[in-house]
Amino acid sequence: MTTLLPEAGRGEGPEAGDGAREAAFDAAVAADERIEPRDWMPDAYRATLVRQIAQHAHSEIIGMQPEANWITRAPSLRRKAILMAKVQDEAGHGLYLYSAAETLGVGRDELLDKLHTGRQKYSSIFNYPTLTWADVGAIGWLVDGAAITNQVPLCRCSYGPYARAMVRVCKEESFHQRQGYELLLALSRGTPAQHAMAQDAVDRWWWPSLMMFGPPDDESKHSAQSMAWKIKRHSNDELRQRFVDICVPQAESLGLTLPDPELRWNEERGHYDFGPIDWSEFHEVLRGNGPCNEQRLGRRRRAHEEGAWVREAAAAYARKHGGDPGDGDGKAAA
Ligand code: FAQ
Repeated sequence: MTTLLPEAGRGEGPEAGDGAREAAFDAAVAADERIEPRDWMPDAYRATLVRQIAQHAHSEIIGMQPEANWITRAPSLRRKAILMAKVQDEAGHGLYLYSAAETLGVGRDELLDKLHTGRQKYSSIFNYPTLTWADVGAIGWLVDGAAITNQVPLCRCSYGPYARAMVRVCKEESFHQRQGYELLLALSRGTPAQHAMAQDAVDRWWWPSLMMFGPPDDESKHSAQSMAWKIKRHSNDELRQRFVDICVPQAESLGLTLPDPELRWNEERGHYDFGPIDWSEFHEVLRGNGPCNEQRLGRRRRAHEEGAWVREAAAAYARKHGGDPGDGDGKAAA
């Protein structure tokens, strides 16, 4: 909501100096108002949002790959239809997020180029392989579960377009999480081999899911500033703890165990204690040395190259019909 327009100092009107505009920006953030694209904002706020939203968008589209791996091998027509819908949803999330980033003055071409050349990141979690059908369930339950835990507070992010995109994304993610839970439940209650397959998937996805929340608070270089700007509402460790607390009883209902012998309820803290996370693995994955980094980025680059004719055709169609061809930057093709 933009309650303060340029004349009040938040827009780019020539009448307000940087000091006044910064004060108006700070006041709006303090009052929990939304910052909108045409409002004045500090350069560092804009850069932080571009970094986070771009990384988020890239995660959504790279995140289509691990599950898409199973579309042709889904065990029934019902499971195939659900999985196709889910993977399409992730593409849609990418599009909302690229659109949100574009409101900050960056082009989609530029963002994709940065992804393809390794100058922008995507979530560590999508560099792990999907070895069995149960991995589709584990991704839904754990990866989408972690994504929701992280993203529900982002619905209250100070930047309007990002916050609004998150509302719809979270609704869809919550469906994804439930389909993963239901899939794992069916396997867990199935034959001993199916139960073992579900347990193996949870064993492999548990720790990488905890890493999705980012480095521990004392190593999170962006958290303090992002929280002051109300981009982030909670620290990485707070959200990780919330996720663990949610998952433990759900694992019990599933009849599966979480692969952490140190997991136990701490009466004093009112939370589950959990064992140490192997942060060296996280850093290796971020450096490009995870099990699937090369494959994920390679496929992504190839899909982009092979899709060039679609973008060109869409731009030509838009020009012919008097629309905005998007300068061939993919906007019209979206
Ligand atoms: N992976 O200072 P912080 C999904 C980087 S969507 C890779 O703590 P910040 C849906 C970070 O960028 C999943 N890099 O950073 C789905 C920074 O690097 P830089 C994506 C990571 O931003 C489900 C450095 O480490 N969700 O799953 C990761 O304050 C199923 C220092 O970290 C979002 O992007 C990581 N896990 O906090 C799709 C949510 N963690 O740029 C398909 C929005 C940290 O300085 C299938 N993002 N880094 O070189 C956020 O909430 C935040 O950006 C955090 C990181 C919490 C991820």
